[in-house]
Amino acid sequence: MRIIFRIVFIAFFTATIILLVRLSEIETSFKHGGKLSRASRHVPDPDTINTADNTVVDQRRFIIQMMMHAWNNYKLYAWGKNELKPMSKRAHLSSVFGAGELGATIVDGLDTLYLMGLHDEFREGRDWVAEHLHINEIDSDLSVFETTIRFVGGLLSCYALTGDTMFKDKAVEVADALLPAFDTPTGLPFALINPSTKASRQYHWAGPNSILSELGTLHLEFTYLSDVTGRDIYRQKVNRIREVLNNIDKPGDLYPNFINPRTGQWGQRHMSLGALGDSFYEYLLKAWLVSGGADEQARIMFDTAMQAALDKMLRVSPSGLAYLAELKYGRIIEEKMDHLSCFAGGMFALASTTLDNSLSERYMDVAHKLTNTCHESYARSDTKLGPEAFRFSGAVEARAQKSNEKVYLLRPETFESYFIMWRLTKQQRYRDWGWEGVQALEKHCRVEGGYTGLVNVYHQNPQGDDVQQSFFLAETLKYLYLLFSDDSFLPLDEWVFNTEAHPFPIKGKNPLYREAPKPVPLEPANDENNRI
Ligand code: DMJ
Repeated sequence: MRIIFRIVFIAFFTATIILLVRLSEIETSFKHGGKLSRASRHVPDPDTINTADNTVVDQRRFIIQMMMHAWNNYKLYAWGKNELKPMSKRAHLSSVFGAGELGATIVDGLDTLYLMGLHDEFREGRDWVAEHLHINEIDSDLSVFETTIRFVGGLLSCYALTGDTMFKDKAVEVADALLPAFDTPTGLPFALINPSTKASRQYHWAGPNSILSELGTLHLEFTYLSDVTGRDIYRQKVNRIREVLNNIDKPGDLYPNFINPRTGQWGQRHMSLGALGDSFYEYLLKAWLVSGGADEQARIMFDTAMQAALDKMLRVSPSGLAYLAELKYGRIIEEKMDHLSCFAGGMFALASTTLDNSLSERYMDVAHKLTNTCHESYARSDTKLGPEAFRFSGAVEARAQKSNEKVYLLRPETFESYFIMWRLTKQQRYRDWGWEGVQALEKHCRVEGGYTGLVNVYHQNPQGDDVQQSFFLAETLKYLYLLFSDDSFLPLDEWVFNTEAHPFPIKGKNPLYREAPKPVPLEPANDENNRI
């Protein structure tokens, strides 16, 4: 009798536990607006982050509050426009996306809201996208690159996280509007496209050329879009770019920043891991990572180029700071590093830990050193925020010299490297440096109407530039938030961040990849006419 009672009790207890787990899965799934599926436990849920360390919990909460401040002010003063002018409290009409109503801040910021558990705000943004994002109505030139990384990337990330097919459909609409730019003799796209007239052109300052970092930073978005839609067209476009870049002669194994899409010839032989080159190299590594290792060509191209970059661009200042200089015809022309290149610390660390090869140790050493230099560029300014570019000449180290180099545009790259370095090395200094950054943003960039960039980081009371960049919500705040999250929240072996910090699931490892079923090939009809 006692045994029967025990069995009944255990069965009842187990059933109750199963029911409770199921209910919490339903609740989680409902909160995220997605359908309950086997994949639901892979959806990152900030409410379930388990951290014993209260300080870190408070730091995360603080960053969520920063996101609310940026979002609420955008909503109040610039809703539906691309960006906010936080000091004049109106829309910023001369952003890279112009004056059209594309809601760049909404699309770029949505996945950050989702990851922070800001569900009401996420829902408002989602509904705006569903009702108002109509790219084909835009009658002005859009950058193929910026539209891909912020819009296609942001929408695909939201699709992966939620399974809401509206996001996938909108990503298709946006990518289709960009396709006419690829109609060139080589298949390398022009830089700009007018979605309404379908006319493409280049930037005036680039002559007949397209830019390496732009045409080389479409691969993740277009490949993933093909996989979730089953439409091969997008993959074909970026595979063609890859083929051209793989086959072309590369001076000293590096890639110049300008290439003519009509002739397939390099333009001026300027090479850099900063502006104009940066994310092309980042995407070689990440194309390999997000494919779950299948895209071996990308990793080979990455390692070959990085071996050359480390040999030719990496320099060490008299006081021992490592930096990446810029080259022309294989020679150093500028002893200067862009803030944009500060992503490289994180990139080298990822490269080091994901493949054990002859470069792995060097990659990690360089990752630490470059991230340290970028931190120095912050630490040596009066605001503790880093300049747009910093130089090494004579007694000057890691400081801007020209006035256009002294600005801080709310950029994320240094915080991005802190986040990756923290996850991969667990050295406390990366979190400490991130927190210094949060305090500096609060002190100098926060204004009543949002967050502004700065005109001169070497002033104690710097003037604002009156722009709240959309990547501040997409990247800067997301990377800071992730820096204070647990490793299990968007784990780096399941997710890869596009260059705008939109997380993409890794194929074959993350069930949120949501690949479309392969179309079933039609059976050939069995009649005389079909004989070949
Ligand atoms: C972002 O749009 C992306 O990170 C891009 O790769 C470089 N520029 C900005 C942020 O600085």
